[in-house]
Amino acid sequence: MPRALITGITGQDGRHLAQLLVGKGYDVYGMVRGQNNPKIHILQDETPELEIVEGDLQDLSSLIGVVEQVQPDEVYNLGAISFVALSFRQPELTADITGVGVLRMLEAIRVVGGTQDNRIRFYQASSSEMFGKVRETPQNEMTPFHPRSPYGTAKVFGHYTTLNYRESYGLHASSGILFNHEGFRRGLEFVTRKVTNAVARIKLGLQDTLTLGNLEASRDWGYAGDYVEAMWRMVQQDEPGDYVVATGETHTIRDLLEAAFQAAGIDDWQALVQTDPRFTRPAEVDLLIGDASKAREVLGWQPTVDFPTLIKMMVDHDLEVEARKARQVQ
Ligand code: F7E
Repeated sequence: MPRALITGITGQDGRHLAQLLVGKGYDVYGMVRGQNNPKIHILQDETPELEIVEGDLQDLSSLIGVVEQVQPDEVYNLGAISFVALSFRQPELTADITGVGVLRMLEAIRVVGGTQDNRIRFYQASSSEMFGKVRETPQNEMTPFHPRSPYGTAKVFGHYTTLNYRESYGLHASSGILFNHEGFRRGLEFVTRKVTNAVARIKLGLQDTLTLGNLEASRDWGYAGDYVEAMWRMVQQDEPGDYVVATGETHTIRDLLEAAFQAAGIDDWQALVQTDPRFTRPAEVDLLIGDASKAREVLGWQPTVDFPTLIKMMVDHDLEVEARKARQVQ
């Protein structure tokens, strides 16, 4: 059985990828920092086959230990400080985990797997945030980067470090430039889930209004379950490479609000939404829209869930979860 090691296993993508790989017959190891991570029981309920190993992207020795222990065929580096707003408040921590963490994991692979004929394949979770103040629209693998946050700059470092290890040591190291991808496992701090959860609570009479930041930003939103399939396909190629993964459609936060309220059967929503500068960022990424032609042609990948279906899926899930929680309180 092939063995896969996933960092960032407790995050949305880690959870989707673990299920995908278990379904494909892999032995899957998920790395967490500290055994007391409160999300471990969710992982064990969801994917009982998953093995938990302890390691820290801030500590090279621990990563060498994990790679030696697991002896993986494939390493998926999804671990990061991934909330852009937080990266402005903790830029140094973000640079260390999201940026230098990539270098540490690649070093661990180089040291354990050796420089001659290293068989460990590596996937780096790069991000459309690297495009930032976009130089062209839509964005593809050749579009220059102009990151607009400490998160974006850290991802650029991780992206180029991946390329550098590929070119210097011949590692099979690929980088997926993933545009926003969402779903019912998305954290409540991200805008899609914040909106779908609040809309569900408003519908159920548990909350009156919703407060957001910039409503004009546009994002290319896809479904996370589709995007982890693209990660796996990249790693299966004979040659490593960089791939944009996106739907090719963009929507504003206003469109998201419209879709979410519509999914809950609320037509007149304008008065239910407020804005507060607390939720705006020192620098914004105004418009993202990806050109995933290369992923389509080389990987045979394409998204299967469109924007209205994605948002409806999330609203339905949140209606169910919030109604259940409300019943338990009574
Ligand atoms: O913000 C605007 C906000 O936090 C989306 C991460 O997975 O995707 C994600 O990064 C947009 C921004 O995601 C609120 O200003 C308005 O323009 O959901 P988000 P993100 O920053 O695009 C990329 C690809 C990643 O790699 C990241 O790791 O929504 N917005 N009002 C708001 N955003 C939040 N979170 N909360 C608001 O109240």
